[in-house]
Amino acid sequence: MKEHIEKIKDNLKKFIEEKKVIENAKRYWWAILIGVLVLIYIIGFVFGGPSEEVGLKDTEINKEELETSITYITHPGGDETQYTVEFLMDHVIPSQTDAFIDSLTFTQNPLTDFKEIVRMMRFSKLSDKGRFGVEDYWQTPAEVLVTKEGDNEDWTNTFISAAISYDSSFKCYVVAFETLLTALCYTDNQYIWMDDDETMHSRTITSTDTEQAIKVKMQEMLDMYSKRYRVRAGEKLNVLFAYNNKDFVQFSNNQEFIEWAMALSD
Ligand SMILES: [Ca+2]
Repeated sequence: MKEHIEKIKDNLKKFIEEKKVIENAKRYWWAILIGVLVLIYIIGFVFGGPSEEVGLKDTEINKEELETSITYITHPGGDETQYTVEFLMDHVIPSQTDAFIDSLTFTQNPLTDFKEIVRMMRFSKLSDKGRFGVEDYWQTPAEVLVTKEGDNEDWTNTFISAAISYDSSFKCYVVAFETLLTALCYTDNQYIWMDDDETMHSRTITSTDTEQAIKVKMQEMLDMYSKRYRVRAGEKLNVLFAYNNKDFVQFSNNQEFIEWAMALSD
């Protein structure tokens, strides 16, 4: 009888030990599984690159959009011309203005520094007919910095290229009204909007500004362009599209443009 009880005890011991081994093994496999998952995550992080890259790709214009074209008149009395979006974007080339920007002395105040860029561009207005003998010729920024002459699109593309070269964190766009290209930059709570005719509007956005207050500021700047360039009294200019070397946006009305411009501050 005693022998029998000892046998049962032994079996019970064996059973408990086996169970422990199984549990330990289970714990071990969980540890391996977690280890493998951590390893996959680390490999993905190291070789997959920073996550911002995905965001950047999302904002990049897709090929389909690049193939679209836009009808535009670059100057009053000019002919309607078809431009591909790619052609427009290809005329903003910040790298061509790097040496020019490096040669200037800046104060780090964007308004003052933009005036310095304009001053040092030493740009004189000359129609494409006068300069190149053709109705419409879009110079590259490199050409403009050599010729120091041209018309509205030449100045605007070159200025925006230079502004991006000055500080690539600035959100700078060529903004197209009917027959007039202008330069708009947003940086550090400030909108600076200018054109080749020495207009320069700027508005600072404060932390207490409501959405409505920012809308009013954008509308004020829009109205100033309408007042300056309107053909008939009371006529409002419309913003048609905006672009830089990385982005192209088209607007169906000025409200759409204002909402887009407001979002630049996000
Ligand atoms: Ca031109």
